Amino acid sequence: MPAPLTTNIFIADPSAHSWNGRIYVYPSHDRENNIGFNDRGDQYDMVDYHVLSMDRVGGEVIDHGVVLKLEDIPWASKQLWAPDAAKGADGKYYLYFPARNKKGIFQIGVAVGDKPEGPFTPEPEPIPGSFSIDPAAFVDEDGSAYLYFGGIWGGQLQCYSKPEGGEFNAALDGPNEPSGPGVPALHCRVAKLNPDMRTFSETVREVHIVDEKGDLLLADDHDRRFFEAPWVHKYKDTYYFSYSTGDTHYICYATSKSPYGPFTYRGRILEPVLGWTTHHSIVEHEGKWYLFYHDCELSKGVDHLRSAKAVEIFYDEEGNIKPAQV
Ligand code: FUB
Repeated sequence: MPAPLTTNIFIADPSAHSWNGRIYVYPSHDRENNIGFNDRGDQYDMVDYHVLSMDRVGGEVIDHGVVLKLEDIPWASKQLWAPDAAKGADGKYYLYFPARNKKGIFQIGVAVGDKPEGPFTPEPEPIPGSFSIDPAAFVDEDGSAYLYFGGIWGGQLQCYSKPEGGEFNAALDGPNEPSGPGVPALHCRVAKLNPDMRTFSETVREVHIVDEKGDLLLADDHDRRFFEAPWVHKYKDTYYFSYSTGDTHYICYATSKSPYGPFTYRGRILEPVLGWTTHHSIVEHEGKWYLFYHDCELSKGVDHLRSAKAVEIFYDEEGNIKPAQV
């Protein structure tokens, strides 16, 4: 089994990027607390972010320390959940992160740094039009940047009636996703970013996942439907959308010829790990592909005390990702 990237701090939700010959990892920073487990995820009560880097998987891991603190984010009240980062055409680095605003509603913020290892200075307001959790940035070969985001239950995606958000229904916060025969699953969201990397250039739209017949995955299909933790990468000329199924604890993936989808379900990358959540990223570094993920082995199963790990993954000739061996 791969070793934790850190043993002195608990980290989760590792978003990895290969920049300037190094792998940079943007994780959540878990901490101990007395908040009991609930389905809104209140126990994931994080207050800052660290950045890690390494020259290769298995090499020395450098912890660059605290790069952004909750107290420095004017609009946020609590719960710095899963972040990601992107490199802008201006050479700056953008850290995207979810947090509850002062009304307790999750939105997505952005903080700017001159170096991939930070520090990062937050914008005073969340990204206009952003909502829910788990931002994942994808910069295509033509320089177009997209922000994928969303998560159900504690991530509040089910509280919104429109693809672009609209009214927030607080009564649906928690495990209140739609269900029943023929009811489509809730969808991840995506919007293209402006060149400023801080605002959306278009209306937020849904990321559809369909089965082999082209039908939308259904809400009751808990083994395959999107729950949280979106990630997009490109392999050859295909876009791979991977995500967590949440309460069934799989990392699955689907593929498309467009970054907007629809994405056709392809299979599982990672079986359930120890701990309730599962969250990952996929990165190419020096010609090899890696899955970064987390589990609760080090904390002996404490759901909100997680450790990030990395393992090499492989594609077959048809571009299928072989299940990760962890
Ligand atoms: O780390 C807090 C939350 O747990 C993340 O935002 C989710 O993806 C899950 O991993």
